Amino acid sequence: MADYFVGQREYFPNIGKIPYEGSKSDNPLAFKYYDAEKKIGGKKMKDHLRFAIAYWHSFCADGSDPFGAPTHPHPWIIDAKTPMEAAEHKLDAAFEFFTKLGAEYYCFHDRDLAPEGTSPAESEKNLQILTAKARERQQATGVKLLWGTANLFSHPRFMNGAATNPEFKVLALAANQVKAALDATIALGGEGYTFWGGREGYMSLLNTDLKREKDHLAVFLGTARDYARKQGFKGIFYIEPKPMEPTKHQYDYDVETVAGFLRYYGLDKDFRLNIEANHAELAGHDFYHELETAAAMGLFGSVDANRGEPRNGWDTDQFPSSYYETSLAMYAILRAGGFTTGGLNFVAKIRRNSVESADLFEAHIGGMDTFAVGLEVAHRLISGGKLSGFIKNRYASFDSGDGAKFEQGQLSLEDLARIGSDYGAWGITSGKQERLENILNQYLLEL
Ligand code: XLS
Ligand code: CA
Repeated sequence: MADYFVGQREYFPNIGKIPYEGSKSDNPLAFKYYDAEKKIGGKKMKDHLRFAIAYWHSFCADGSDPFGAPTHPHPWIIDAKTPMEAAEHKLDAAFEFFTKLGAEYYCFHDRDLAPEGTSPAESEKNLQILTAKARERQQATGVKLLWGTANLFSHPRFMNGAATNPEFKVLALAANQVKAALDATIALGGEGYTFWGGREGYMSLLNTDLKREKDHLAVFLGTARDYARKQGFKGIFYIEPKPMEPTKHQYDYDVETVAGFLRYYGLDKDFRLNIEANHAELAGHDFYHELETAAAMGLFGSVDANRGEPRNGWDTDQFPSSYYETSLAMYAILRAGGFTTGGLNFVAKIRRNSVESADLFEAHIGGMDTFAVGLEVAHRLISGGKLSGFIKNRYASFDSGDGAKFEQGQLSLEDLARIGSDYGAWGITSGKQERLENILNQYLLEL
């Protein structure tokens, strides 16, 4: 990856390229475990993990929250004379950050990249201008676009949703934005396109035709898919489950709900799931569960890497820091075949009081190290074969004889009843959960 900041104005002047220094290093601006070129199971760490930076959290969010004003004075917007100039400075800062950190991918919403204009046409023009500039910087550095998306939730026009809005005109405005965001994604060689539900859900069922709204959402998604395919887009469309916030109930509640929706409307060929750790937690699941559920249905796609605060009921979007969580996540991801078009996108923001520019680097370094450890542990768990061997044996009674016939649908209920007609031997076997948890801990410590 080529450096971007050389010859440009430098936005992070006291920070150089982040090196890998190993676990004994006490340099806060060095990787301790993420060694991009190191091979794990024949594949480089960077190709397993495919790290992406979320443009909005890192370069647009300013530390403000519902209780207070911004705390992160972004140097890239301070002396800009127009919103378009600020957007270009932000692009430079972003590419400087990607290349110094060594992250090969990024993700954006249309409005992160370019400001909204005074008409849909002007907004599209702004996006096209910034898309061309982003393309130049991608070519100069080798950084790639993991996925693009459209922000269909910030503007007041979307207060009742976008594709599920009760007013058709708002739906059409959303479509106008999606079309432009798809064009930008395609122009930048994006490997995917994401639909996060935004405000697609309801605040009250008393004013909502739930069936009609879900039907509209399905038609909208199918129409966007058809347009993108017509333009030659070969990538994957992602739906990102989230159960609540900003609405009381989001239609894309969790993996199981989205899978049912995609299959019911026949969208499961083109759409996969983009799974976020914090959203899993809000849905009352853990990250591992959501990944495993998506993999089981052949719908695993990409990951929004972050963590929640289990004692809070909202989306805190913190950087991953639990080896336990990332080990189990990588275990599920590797067994699902690893990433193809997806990757680990850091949908995480530094805290309001993290006010030094180094904090953004340290946050990502920590997240990348945490996933690198997860990758190492997961690889060892798989190659050690202890967990999978145990699971395989646990279901051995379905591998042959009547069990195998049952799996193939060859036994009637009468057949099954006959086999189950005596209280004879049925094998009391331990689930061995405690032993398996101990094995996992052993692998975690061995690193
Ligand atoms: C918000 C979502 C958002 C999506 C992209 O909760 O995570 O950041 O990833 O629209
Ligand atoms: Ca997300």
